[in-house]
Amino acid sequence: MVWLSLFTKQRSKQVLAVLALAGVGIAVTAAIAWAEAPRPWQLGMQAPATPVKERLSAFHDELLVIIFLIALFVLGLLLYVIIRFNQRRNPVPTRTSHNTVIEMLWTVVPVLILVIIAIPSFKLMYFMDRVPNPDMTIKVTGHQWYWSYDYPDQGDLAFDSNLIPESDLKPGQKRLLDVDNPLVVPVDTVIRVYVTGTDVIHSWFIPSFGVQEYAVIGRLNESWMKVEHPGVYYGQCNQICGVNHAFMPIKVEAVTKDEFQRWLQGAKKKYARREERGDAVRVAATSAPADAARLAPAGN
Ligand SMILES: [Cu+2]
Repeated sequence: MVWLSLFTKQRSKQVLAVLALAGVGIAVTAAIAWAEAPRPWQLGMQAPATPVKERLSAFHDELLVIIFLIALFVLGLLLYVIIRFNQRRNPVPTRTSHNTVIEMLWTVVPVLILVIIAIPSFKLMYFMDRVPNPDMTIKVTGHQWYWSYDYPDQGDLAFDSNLIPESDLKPGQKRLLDVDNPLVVPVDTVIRVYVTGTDVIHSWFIPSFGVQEYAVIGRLNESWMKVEHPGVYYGQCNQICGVNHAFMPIKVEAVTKDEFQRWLQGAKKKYARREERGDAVRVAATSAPADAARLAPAGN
């Protein structure tokens, strides 16, 4: 049995070393990379990058404490009943059926707990709802099955954002998350986000921004974000919208204000062609690629 104890000792040392390495690794990657995307074996939510998401995460943690205390209390009561009032210890049960004080308590206390939860919850809802003095606006349009982005106050810049198919992925690009033309936004800027759709209901969802807004045909929904750290953030359409629902990801690059101005200059040239082509052709192109080729020279 000596070898066994030696083995376990060594084994536990190895396990400790691996755990320590993993801890260091997690700490380092968390510190460097503000690339927020779902990770394998991820626990918890993606790290917050906007004031809204920071509050959402904090509220989530507060609720976790309350839920934990309630579960602990109920578990305690159950254990007490199981031990103190089991058949052996308490062969002749009492016939008591009502106790006004206890009944009042178990009605009023949960109501109080709900009120305590409701106050910060409503505060947060109104904080998310109202755009505080936006510096710029972007318009997000959901299509089957891609997104298009408009910058109405940046010289009417507009472009489509499509998934990069698996066969075209370059090393480092994320499968089902990377797109050809990401949305680029400046950091430390209050951005009003208008969300709408052209065909079915989609939903523009970026976990680390705390932004989730339905894209509904004929409606202009509003949200806002103020990205605090430069980085790359990923999201997905999270409203089942048809057969390619899983293939319309969202990629946002948050850059400094200077970098954003530089990108804007290039983007205006790069995406100018699409504006000349016109929206009517673009819609035709998505529904029937073969027809679009025929229609394109018509000059819409
Ligand atoms: Cu969708």
